[in-house]
Amino acid sequence: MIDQLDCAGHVLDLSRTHVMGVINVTPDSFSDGGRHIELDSALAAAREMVAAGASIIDVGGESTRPGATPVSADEELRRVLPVIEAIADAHLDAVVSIDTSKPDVMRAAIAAGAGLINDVRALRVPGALQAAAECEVPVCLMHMRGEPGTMQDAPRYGDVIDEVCGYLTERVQACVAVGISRSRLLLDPGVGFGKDLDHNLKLIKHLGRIRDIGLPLLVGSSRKRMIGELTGAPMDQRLAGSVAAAVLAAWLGASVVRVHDVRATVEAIKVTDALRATS
Ligand code: 7PJ
Repeated sequence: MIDQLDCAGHVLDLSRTHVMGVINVTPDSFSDGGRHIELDSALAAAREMVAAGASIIDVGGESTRPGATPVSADEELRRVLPVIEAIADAHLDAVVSIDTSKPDVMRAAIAAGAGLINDVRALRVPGALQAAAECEVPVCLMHMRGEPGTMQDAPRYGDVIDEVCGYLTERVQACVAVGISRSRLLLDPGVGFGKDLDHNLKLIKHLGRIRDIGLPLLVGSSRKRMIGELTGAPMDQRLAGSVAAAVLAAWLGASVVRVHDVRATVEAIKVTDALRATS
């Protein structure tokens, strides 16, 4: 099993669980004034997350929530590049991750200081495998069925775990075929991406079977519909449910949990990791 990930010089030690904080740069306002305020608040959010113990900051400019509409590469770059540059200039003690599926965005983000590619389409966009190979940073390959616009239309699987494992194994092979070493890959079951509640629960409960592929895992269930379905809580009140899901994912083998509420999750993960390390 891989014991560390070298993210463009910033090494993540995989003997413990890492918390990835989410920064979405998906503006409602397209005015320059709005952009400046947004840049300041994104940098402030990144500082706060790192101070709270996040070791990865995931910056994304295209919403992949169910029903979201796609954006152009130019617009995505206009959103994320200033934020990545600002975080890199601030020399925060964290890896910047670029949440994108677009080859041009991958290249520009890595050149601007990002050290990890997080792709919900697992490098399936034409040119993405090649771009990721050239970037020489670790890549998270996530399972998604269909596209964000339609993925939640009655998803059906035979055995959801087998299908997710089969898909991820095929994507690992595609990466290896273009020269991306297995030691640069993370796998993610893609909670909520073309899955109903039962699929999501099975994937987390049986994370060990995905772990058997032999690569480190990333799990993101923070504030997702799954948590709302289980607790009845609206989006802004899913902290306890999200922390529980992060703790259990870590317990069951996730090396990275992707979350919105960094401080609470970091504290909970410290307790989890201490118990995991106890014989
Ligand atoms: C995930 C993600 C996830 C990875 C989003 C949301 C939807 N990337 N990007 N895994 N989810 N790797 O945060 O609710 O689960 S966007």
